[in-house]
Amino acid sequence: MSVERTLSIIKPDAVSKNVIGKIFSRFEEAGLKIVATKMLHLSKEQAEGFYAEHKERPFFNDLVAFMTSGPVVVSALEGENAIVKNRELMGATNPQDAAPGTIRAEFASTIDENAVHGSDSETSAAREVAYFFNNDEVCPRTR
Ligand code: RTP
Ligand code: MG
Repeated sequence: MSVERTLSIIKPDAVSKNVIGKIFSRFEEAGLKIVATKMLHLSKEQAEGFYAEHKERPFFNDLVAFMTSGPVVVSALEGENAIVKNRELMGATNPQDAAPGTIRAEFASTIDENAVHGSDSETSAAREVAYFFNNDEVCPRTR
């Protein structure tokens, strides 16, 4: 086990449902620390760049339209095994398949509007945290 950082996005559907605090509580209760956070309304360019790996996928345009449809909350989470831990808290991509008690089971309704994003590997976590935060915007806990 090692201390990792991962990027979380609370997507526009969850912001619209007013459950930012409930989702933050899931992270905190699981021992993940929020070491950077901000709300922003992604531009088309920002969303396309963030999801560039999915550029050729049939759902890409819908994904970009959804992610720019309202504000999101981007956060860097830090903790032991943060990347996998966050993915476990999120549940499966399709909320229909998400285990009971996970964020997507509780707050998401469809595969297209599925409440949260989480980095899926160390490589993507490093890229994604840097995509949204400068070094001086990340505040590791010293106490
Ligand atoms: P995310 O990147 O948002 O954390 O989600 P994920 O890893 O669980 O899923 P990924 O395969 O990376 O897909 C990114 C987002 O695209 C939408 N999607 N739609 N209609 C579809 O078949 C489909 N597949 C994926 C979802 O919103 C997914 O979160
Ligand atoms: Mg993904």
